[in-house]
Amino acid sequence: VSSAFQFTHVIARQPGRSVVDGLRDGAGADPDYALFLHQHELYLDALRHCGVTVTLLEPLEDFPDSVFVEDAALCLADTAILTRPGAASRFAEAATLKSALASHFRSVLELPGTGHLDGGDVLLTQRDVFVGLSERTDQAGVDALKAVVGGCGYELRQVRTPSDILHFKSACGLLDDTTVFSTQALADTGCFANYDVIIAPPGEGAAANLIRVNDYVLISAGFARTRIELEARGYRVLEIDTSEAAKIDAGLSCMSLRYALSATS
Ligand code: CIR
Repeated sequence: VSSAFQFTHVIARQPGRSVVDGLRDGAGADPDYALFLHQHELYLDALRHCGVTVTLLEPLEDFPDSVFVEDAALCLADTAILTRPGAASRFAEAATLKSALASHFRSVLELPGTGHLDGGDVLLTQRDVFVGLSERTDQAGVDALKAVVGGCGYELRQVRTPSDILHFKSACGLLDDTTVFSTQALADTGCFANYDVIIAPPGEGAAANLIRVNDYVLISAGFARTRIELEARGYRVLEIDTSEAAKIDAGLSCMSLRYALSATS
């Protein structure tokens, strides 16, 4: 399995106006649509700056959370897996990604069985597939994924997502093939044994949902200590304002499906 942060391509979906109705835990303010769209454009510009080709899909007004494409599919080498998202309103999003994935992946599989799994609960490293059980991802979903990824050369490591966050990756992100960035609470569970772990500075746990894309680490704006910490370790940091996505419990990773196509694909 090649490096887990080298990507050539990204699939994203433009937010529809319905994004203001996106799911959230609690009764927080609606995102501002125009600002969300603007921040999404800047996010895609940053990804292009990292060297990837972006496929931008049309907005889907019937699915307020469909901008968060990461939850509805997983990209592994030459195989893409359509997941079965755990929120009822998001369930049918997976099928909407099928044709875009089919044009780039040798095979597009559907998660077998009837369990549920959100891509936001899956952290892919060079050798492991970490999967967090959460309110969205259940044991049947994890077991189904285990069967699929085993054949692709990965080991599946089941972990528990801390109960105060939506997804496993709300609390962690990959920095390089041996290093993860994590909240203290998640690292304390011991799930990252065998990895170097950089802990999010106190009060900056929300910065943990970062993404490494080729030579850069993308972090949400407003986390100055995280930026200093990462730059001190030699990472090149790009900051993206995600204030509107944050209002509906989302961050950086969920707005793209990132993958690498080899020259022969
Ligand atoms: C949801 O609740 O499903 C969306 N409002 C946010 C999804 C964020 N996805 C992610 O962190 N992977």
